Amino acid sequence: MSDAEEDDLDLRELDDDELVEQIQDDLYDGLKDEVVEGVEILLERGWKPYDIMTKALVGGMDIVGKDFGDGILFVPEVLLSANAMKAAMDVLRPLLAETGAERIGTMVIGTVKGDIHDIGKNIVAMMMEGAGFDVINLGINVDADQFITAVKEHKPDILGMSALLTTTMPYMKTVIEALAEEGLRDDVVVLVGGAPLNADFGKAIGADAYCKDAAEAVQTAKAFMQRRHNRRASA
Ligand code: B1M
Repeated sequence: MSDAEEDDLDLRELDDDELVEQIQDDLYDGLKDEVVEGVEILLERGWKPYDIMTKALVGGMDIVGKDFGDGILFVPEVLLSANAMKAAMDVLRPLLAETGAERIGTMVIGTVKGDIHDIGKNIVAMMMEGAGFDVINLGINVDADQFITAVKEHKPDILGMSALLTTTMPYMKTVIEALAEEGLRDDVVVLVGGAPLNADFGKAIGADAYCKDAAEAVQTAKAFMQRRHNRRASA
């Protein structure tokens, strides 16, 4: 599509499939206002926030990620896409987080030291809030001391760690070892996630579980809470 045609494009005239595709194109191009407008239109049309997040936004970031990996996109362009993604997530956050679900536990979550990727981690945090967890989000580049301090202060049921780089994922093991040294390992369920991880890695570093996406993180956390509840009930 030419620039002139793009300028004239009325997002409301597109059907749902075309709009999702257009949101992904706009995300690719880092057009924050257009992405936000597209998301708002899908909401008006009755789309569920989770479906908008996964189908339009995460689907769009997958395309960005592929072209980043293939050397077609570079850091400055990807940063624009990430900013557009974050603006759209700000629209969805209250809808995903405030579901009125009964409070069932507490989670501390962060992206590990050396790593500044936070989009996926923030989606997990939002979904966990929506599922009834109080979430303390420590942000990015979180070192073992910060995780330990937060565990001591907030006494969470779940500790979540995110890593998107093969060079930062081993740091999760450092945090788990630090928890053990402080005598805190058995107090928290450790869940790990991020694109380069898998279940074998999670097991090898001593995490309780690897979660491939935010939905799985919610399911896994709830299952651990249920087990804990059952153990207490039968004790
Ligand atoms: Co970066 N980057 N990046 N990047 N970046 C990747 C990760 C990369 C795979 C791109 C590529 O080459 N194809 C590659 C890593 C290669 C590798 O390690 N094997 C890479 C690289 C190399 C880099 C830099 C080194 C580039 C450079 O500077 N030369 C640099 C590193 C900076 C650093 O961290 N120190 C860098 C920088 C950046 C930006 C700043 C430009 C930006 C980040 C902006 C931000 O996050 N605020 C960025 C982005 C956006 C990406 C890609 C394109 C997209 C990541 C993303 O947001 N995905 C990414 C490509 C890719 O992943 N395919 C890439 C969408 C998100 C919804 O998915 O994060 O996987 P994801 O989260 C999912 C699941 O993984 C899971 O649930 C989420 C939602 O369903 N999950 C969890 C995640 N965390 C969880 C925690 C849990 C549970 C589940 O806890 C319980």
